[in-house]
Amino acid sequence: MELLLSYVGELWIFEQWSFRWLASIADYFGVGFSAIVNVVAVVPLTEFNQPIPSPSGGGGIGIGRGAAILPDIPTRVMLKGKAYPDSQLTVLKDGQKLLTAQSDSQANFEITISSLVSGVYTFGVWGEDKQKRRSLTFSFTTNVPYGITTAISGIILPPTIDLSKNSLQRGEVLNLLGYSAPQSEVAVHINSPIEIIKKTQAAVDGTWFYNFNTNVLSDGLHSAKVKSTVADGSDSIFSQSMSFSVGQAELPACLNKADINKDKRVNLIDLSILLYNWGLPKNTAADLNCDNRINLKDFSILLYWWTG
Ligand SMILES: [Ca+2]
Ligand SMILES: [Ca+2]
Repeated sequence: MELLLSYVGELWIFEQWSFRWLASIADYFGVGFSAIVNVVAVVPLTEFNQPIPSPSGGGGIGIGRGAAILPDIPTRVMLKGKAYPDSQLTVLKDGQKLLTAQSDSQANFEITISSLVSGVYTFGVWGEDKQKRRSLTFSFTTNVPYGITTAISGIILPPTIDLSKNSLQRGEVLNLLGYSAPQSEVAVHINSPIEIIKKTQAAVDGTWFYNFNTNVLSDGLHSAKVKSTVADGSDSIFSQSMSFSVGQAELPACLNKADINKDKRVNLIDLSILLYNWGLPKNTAADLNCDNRINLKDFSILLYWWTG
């Protein structure tokens, strides 16, 4: 137990059990130490170090006779998970870029978003590996209650993926590579009449690769995507799909792109172009999957590449 006593306008601090009581002395000069003590706030110890605003909002601690000062209990969201070693992460709030953060050498990240008011938010996280390859955006919607830290843990960003070539002759080896969490299992899915799944393991520095012999594929367009499984058995969602052609098939120029106005960002401007072209496209650049229509498929590709 601790008891601190000072003059009018300052504080009594009385610690007992798991709470501290902030109290003021009323009318010190008039009634002396026997004065009524006005309890102005009850603050859990864990929140005690947060600044308590005065009623005027000017900061510091304000004590008044009979006044009740509510503590400024933070409303926060904590995002916790795995990306790639020493990678840069971008956090979006309702589609807008909110902040950037860094994962550690083991690919772990823990990001606290403060200064929130209670409400429902859609958060997104995307990562960029050391070779500047970006992941698709992992998004989720959550209710954030007042005065509580809402922890979202177990976020596993999908691996980044790159292909050595986009056009191959049948029998050529396609090198697939990227970054994942260190020593995670990476499942490579190649689309074909029967999906082909191959597994490999990321190295301790997070790099992964797989050499795929294309002689099992027919001539035509194909695609590859990956997902990872980390040590505790948690899976990521799939990475974006990367297209490639085998044989004489020509790879359409429009695939794997969502930056319609070519400003190196995928955001509301691209979305508005896409919506303007909804249905039969007036601007074919908005047809992100080359099927001559602008519909929900194009919309979902745009969301995959969203940068805010
Ligand atoms: Ca753009
Ligand atoms: Ca389309």
